Amino acid sequence: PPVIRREDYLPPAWLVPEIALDFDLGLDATKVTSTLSVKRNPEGNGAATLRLNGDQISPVSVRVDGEAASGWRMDGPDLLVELSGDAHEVTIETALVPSGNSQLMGLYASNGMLCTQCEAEGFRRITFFPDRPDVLSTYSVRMSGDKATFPILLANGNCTAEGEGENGTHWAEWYDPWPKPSYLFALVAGELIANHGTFTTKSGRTVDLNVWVRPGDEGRTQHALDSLIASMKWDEETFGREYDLDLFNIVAVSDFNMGAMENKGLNVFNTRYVLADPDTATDADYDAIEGVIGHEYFHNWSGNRVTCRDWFQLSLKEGFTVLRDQLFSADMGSEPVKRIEDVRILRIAQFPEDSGPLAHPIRPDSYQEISNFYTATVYNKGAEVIRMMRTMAGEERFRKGTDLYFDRHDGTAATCEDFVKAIEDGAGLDLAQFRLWYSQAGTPQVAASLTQEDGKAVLTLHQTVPTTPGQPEKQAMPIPLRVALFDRATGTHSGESLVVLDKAEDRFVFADAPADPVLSINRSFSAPVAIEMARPDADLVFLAARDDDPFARYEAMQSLVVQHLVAAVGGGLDEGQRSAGRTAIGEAFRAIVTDAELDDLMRGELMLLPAESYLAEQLLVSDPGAIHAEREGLKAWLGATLADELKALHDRVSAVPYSREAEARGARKVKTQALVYIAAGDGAEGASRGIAQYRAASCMTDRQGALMVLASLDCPEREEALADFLARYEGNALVIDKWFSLQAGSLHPRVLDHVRALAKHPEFRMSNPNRVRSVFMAAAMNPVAFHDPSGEGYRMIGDIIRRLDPINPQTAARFVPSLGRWRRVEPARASLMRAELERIAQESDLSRDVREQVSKSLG
Ligand code: BAL
Ligand code: ZN
Repeated sequence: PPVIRREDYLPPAWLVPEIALDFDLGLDATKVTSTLSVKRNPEGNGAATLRLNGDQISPVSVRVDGEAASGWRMDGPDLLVELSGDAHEVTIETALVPSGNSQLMGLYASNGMLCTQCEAEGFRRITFFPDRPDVLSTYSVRMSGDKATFPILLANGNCTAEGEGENGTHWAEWYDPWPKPSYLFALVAGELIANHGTFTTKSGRTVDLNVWVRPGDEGRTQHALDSLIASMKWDEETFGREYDLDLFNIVAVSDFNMGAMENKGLNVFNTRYVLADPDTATDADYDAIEGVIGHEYFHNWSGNRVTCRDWFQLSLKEGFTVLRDQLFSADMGSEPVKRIEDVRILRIAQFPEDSGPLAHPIRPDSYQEISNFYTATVYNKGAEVIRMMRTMAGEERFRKGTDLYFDRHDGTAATCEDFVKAIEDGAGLDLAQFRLWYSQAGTPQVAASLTQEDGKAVLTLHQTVPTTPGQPEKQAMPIPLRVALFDRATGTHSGESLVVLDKAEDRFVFADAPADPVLSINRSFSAPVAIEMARPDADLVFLAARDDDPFARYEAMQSLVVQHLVAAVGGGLDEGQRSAGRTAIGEAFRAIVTDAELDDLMRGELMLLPAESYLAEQLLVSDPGAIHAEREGLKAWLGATLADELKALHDRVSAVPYSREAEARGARKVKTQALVYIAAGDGAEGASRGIAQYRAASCMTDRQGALMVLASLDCPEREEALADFLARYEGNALVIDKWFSLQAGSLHPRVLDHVRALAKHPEFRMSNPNRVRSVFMAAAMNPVAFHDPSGEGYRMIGDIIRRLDPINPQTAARFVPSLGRWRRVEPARASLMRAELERIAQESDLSRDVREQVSKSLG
């Protein structure tokens, strides 16, 4: 497949200021008539040929200025039309089969309704168009169809007219006054019911809000609607951004590749980020819904009003919007807990990407298939990069920068460079060297050491940016690190400072530091880097107990455990040292479990052991079996050693009644955490407490937590709970997804057999991405299943990639990175993983999506 390069960008030869679309809707046959007003771009190359992208469509007819045109031809999937003047009207008819569209890109049928997904390049599966984000058009849409099948007809913007047609049909016309790129087009038609609300914007505009779902689901929409209203208010207050239409529609769809999509005025959502009530959604589900509703809403400005010039600029809208949704969620709940969660996700999902064969800068230089670049790097590291600018500027100056960005670029397709320049000018920062964060891949490693010189503390920092594919040489980047030096005696520090390491090595002198201080560094995770520093356990125990930055407390606890487990896995600990290490961890853990001052939401974070994938990151080549055994060994040891404290904690929080308040949510989080350790220390106690928690559960958080613990145990209570859960939630697809994923993600010794059985279960569907992910992504992320020494886990993931690719290549390609980590895994498993990739590579008809990921992973 051809490689698309950022440096080859050329402005479009033709612009399309207006487009009128007419849809004659049917689930099995939809006719589309598209009329494009095209105009030669004065900044283009002057070509007489208009290139209109297509993908698996062919023109039924082509007319230019109302006349049947002869000057057109196909060039592969694209339609080329010869034009003589500078402005024309081009009308094209296409015929679609939505029910046959299993890729879920373009117009497709889901659960009896019709919907669209156009980002990044789905619009070209509906009609021929210059399907690139720098071509902005105003859209007029007319649609007609059978009224019984499609009682509700929605598109972007406002509904301008509607009426009845012949033979039980009806029609609607929609107009979106805001020029937009084709990836933001959307249409939905089907039997839907709305939870309706309103929001009055700061300038007094009343906006109608609707959360549309399938009849029967309307009782689970209030949280989504509340989250939307909260997002609209927050964006006005925090970023000064006001909504700009009279209507905002959200539609929940059960077959969806992504989480959700920010189409102008008509967001389309995966049902899992809309539907919630206490009986069917966990607290984490509630939080995810609030975050994703916010994210898509915030795109109205960061993405829609200011869009991307080309897909290399994806982080312009995604990195910034992730930062905005993170700040929103922090304001809605607990800021430190949210920060810890975000860093945990970054370390689990993005750090491995940055150190593997698919590493790319947040602004990539080339791609074969853009769908493969909706990554944790573009999204989450992208957010961290902008967060660093905010940290260096401070909130107020950062806001001046974002105001300038929105003012300068409103209504245009911008670049990452435009964003950086606006922050530079608006916030008054010099970001010349900082731009390296956009062009260099890899997680910087910062080695830190603290010495005493002439009674002063000296912090020496040394940075290395690892080599990544295509980037053998790296330059030093500016790394903002929040630091504090603690007095051991008083447990206090005299103020936090921000140091910026912008050379390979630098020294920072702290004149007023206490003697022999304890260093707290990268507080609140001010930079997305790995800090390397061998530290006495006592210092980490001190920080875990005393640091006034909650993130730093969490970090100290994590470092204490990482340091111990990495040494143990590497065979570097004798029994005495292992026992001493466990004792230090055990003491810190006991303090966390029993600290009456600590709120339970934070306690739940502090109790989490570092993920196996993050532990593997610390080693050049790792043995996943050894990591799992050591980590589980520690968990069991903690469970047994602190059994009394954990049971007391489990008893205390089990008595807290259900509410959505922070205290009760914290209690639920800790309840399952405590149960996890209790079960690890004593399986029988875990089974009896687990089934008791399951039976007593009044909400999904407790029920799912108990089922998760039971699913990993080999006991009769496991079967009882699994059977009850399936029967209780029959017909609720999202909850049945949980039933699948809890089993596929379990630590049960026969988990591979369970996954095989789940794939044959009558409720398993290859056509539904949520269901496929609930089984196979859960298995791919489960070290016990995936890294089984037999290689069966790798085979299973290889098989699903090959089977899914012809159906849904975008979702299939998402499974490749797990196998792509083979170079960092011990040789026996590495060769099995590699063999699986080679087996996939031998398939003759691989999609561009899977081909790109597999060849880069092998390369
Ligand atoms: N733009 C794709 C979905 C999202 O990031 O919001
Ligand atoms: Zn987004």
